[in-house]
Amino acid sequence: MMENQELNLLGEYVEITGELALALKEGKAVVALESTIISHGMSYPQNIESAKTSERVIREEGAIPATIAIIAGKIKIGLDDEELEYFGKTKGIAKASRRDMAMIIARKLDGATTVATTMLCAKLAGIKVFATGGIGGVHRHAQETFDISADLMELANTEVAVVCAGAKSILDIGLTLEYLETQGVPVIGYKTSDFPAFYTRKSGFAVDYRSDSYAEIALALKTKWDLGLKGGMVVANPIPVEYEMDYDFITEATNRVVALAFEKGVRGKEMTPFILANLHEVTGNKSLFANKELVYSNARVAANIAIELSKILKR
Ligand code: PSU
Ligand code: MN
Repeated sequence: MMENQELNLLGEYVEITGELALALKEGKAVVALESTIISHGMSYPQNIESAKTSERVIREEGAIPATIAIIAGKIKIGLDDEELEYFGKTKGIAKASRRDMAMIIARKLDGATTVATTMLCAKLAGIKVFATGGIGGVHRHAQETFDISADLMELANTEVAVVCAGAKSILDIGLTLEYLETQGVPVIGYKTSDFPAFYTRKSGFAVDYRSDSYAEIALALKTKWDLGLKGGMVVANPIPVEYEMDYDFITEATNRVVALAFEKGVRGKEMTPFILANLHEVTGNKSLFANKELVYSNARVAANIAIELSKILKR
């Protein structure tokens, strides 16, 4: 009875595709994908190409993709081609972080889900693994600006594993890792001991644990949640060697763009999209190319972790 009521309540806010509803009911492997990367991370039509390729990669590995977005006040779990096209083309869609969810949905608006809100929506739908590019974190100069991404609090509180290529050096990576430690979020390096810095395989900081096994990562997730240890996990998967960018080139470009953002007085939720767009511009889209490839690689790893997790949860 109680369970039914909860489902009905969710139905008022959440729309899930038939394929995904069935897959989740049967405990199949599902991987969530975010939509801020579509509306604010890349421009049209690269954003659509990247979203579609990510979905295809997940299917090729044997899992089912669930791109998540808010459209006309509904949390959509799984977008069809038309919805994806709409989302990629429409300008000015609001970036929806946790604090924005209630108003955007109450006003029946569209919202692009960040890592934080994609995790939150994934959990509502029962999805446990999520692939993205990079997580938000503690921004440089956060000591003065207090700019710390809500992604980090969500990782502390919401039971979803996030596969990413680390965090961009637009952030203070050292402080980001300190924050995750304080919040009790495990950071696992997939086949690496170094925490990756998105475009490059190393950041100069280490991960807590290296794991070379999808099954071991899945078991660590099950163990964490069995023990009632609240929150998610960061699985850091470095950009494939062949797509890695030159360290000095990307560091110099990043420093320039961060300085420009401060000069222009960019603040708050505009900061990350501003930096992403300008980086693509100053690198002549080299960063965009790397960005796409690392997302596909993360989609592949996430699919395999989801598959292992679905096996051990069925036992
Ligand atoms: N970092 C990236 N690419 C992205 C983002 C972050 O390298 O697209 C997006 C993600 O959706 C992330 C959000 O959740 O930006 C973080 O924004 P903020 O720093 O405002 O919390
Ligand atoms: Mn912020």
